[in-house]
Amino acid sequence: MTEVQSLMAGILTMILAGGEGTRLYPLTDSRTKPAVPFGGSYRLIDFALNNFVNSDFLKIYVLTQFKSQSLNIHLRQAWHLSGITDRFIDAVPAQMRVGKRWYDGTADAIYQNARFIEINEPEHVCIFGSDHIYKMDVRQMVDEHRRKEAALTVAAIKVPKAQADQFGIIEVDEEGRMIGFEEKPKVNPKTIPGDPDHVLASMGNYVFERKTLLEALYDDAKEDSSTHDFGHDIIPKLYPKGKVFAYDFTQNTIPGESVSGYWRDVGTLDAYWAAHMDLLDEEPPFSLYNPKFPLHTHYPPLPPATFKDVGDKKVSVSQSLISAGSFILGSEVNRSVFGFRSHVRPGSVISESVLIGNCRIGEGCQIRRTIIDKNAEIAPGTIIGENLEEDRKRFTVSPEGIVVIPKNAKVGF
Ligand code: ADQ
Ligand code: ADP
Repeated sequence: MTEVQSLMAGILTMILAGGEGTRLYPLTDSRTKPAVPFGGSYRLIDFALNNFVNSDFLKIYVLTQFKSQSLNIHLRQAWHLSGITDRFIDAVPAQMRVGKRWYDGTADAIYQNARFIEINEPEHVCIFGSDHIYKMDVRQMVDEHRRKEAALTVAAIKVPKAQADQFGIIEVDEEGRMIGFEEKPKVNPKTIPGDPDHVLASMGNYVFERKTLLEALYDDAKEDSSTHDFGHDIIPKLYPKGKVFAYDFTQNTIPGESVSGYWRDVGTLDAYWAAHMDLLDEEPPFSLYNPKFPLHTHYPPLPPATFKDVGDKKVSVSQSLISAGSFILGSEVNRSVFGFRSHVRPGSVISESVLIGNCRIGEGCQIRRTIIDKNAEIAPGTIIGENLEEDRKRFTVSPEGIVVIPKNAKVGF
């Protein structure tokens, strides 16, 4: 066995991909959150999977639940591994193997699939979410977990105190040992010592020693009062036993990159839109272009994006990502991300917007700070994003004023 094979052999990965994503509605009306498209060519789940693939950890179960068809199609198209080795990326639907019920919380999703952990007999199990935009060399986290002989290691990042109610909040001692944990505290979260404006948040990514995990899951399953969730139930019971550590994500290094620590929870429409705008910065904090850490996904067979002047209507595209199969005719596009097959007719102006794909924008439209989901068609002359009072009557508008046009909508016809 090579060094990589022996490291791999001891690690099994379970990606939690069943999130309903209610706060991303209407983008999650027809698809589970990990299947929500991102960055023109990707789906949210691609970022977690790329982290494991680029770390050579290739025994991966993807646990799905809600509205999983779009995710299944994507996994099949983008992440199909050959069956001739012991490497796999397998989608596992909720199968009701332990009773006639869906998954309760995240721990129940793993509990219902504990059989896979027993069969594979890994030394450690990585349990990661699939809703975040970040790059991580997971080997570094696993190495630290092994070095510290931890029962559980939880990836952690500093976030503003105002966001504490969205995350599991961790307290650590000088060695990184967890000495406190509270899931989404509503009041008085424990701030970082010497930094009253920030808290240390769980990223929802865990490395468990196998025996510890199975014991914790079996104990938890017996408790009627449990919500069967890692944050609410498992971690609070485990850390007082003393072998739970936080892994400082800012220490994680990616080959070919000097900046580390970019992690975005895109759980709300505003965060989803803002993470797109990050990609368009002059020096983006998250690069899609690092050949030493390639970001795989599914690319349909499409012609290159085309930009053309039409008569005296000049085309101008700046600070934007435009995916294959798109054409932009005699229009202005600024600070926008277009997914596959986005078509813009002449005389339109589109800024600070995200077109998810296969969208049709008619002549002379003005579209600003808008997310347009797949297959939507916008009639010629439509104005969106300029008068939010009016937009609210027809569409979802986020707290920060981002307008969302749902999948398959026909606007202004
Ligand atoms: P939440 O953000 O609330 O908190 P949660 O809804 O539990 O996350 O989802 C975690 C992951 O599991 C996501 O990838 C989601 O898609 C998936 N998932 C959710 N329910 C599932 C189910 N029933 N079956 C399968 N997969 C499911 C968690 C932690 C916090 C931490 C944040 C970081 O509980 O402590 O701070 O993640 O975002
Ligand atoms: P996405 O918009 O995420 O790209 P796709 O169009 O690729 O999604 O795939 C969505 C798949 O899910 C389609 O095969 C569609 O028929 C299926 N689908 C959507 N809504 C439902 C539903 N309510 N019940 C069953 N299948 C559905």
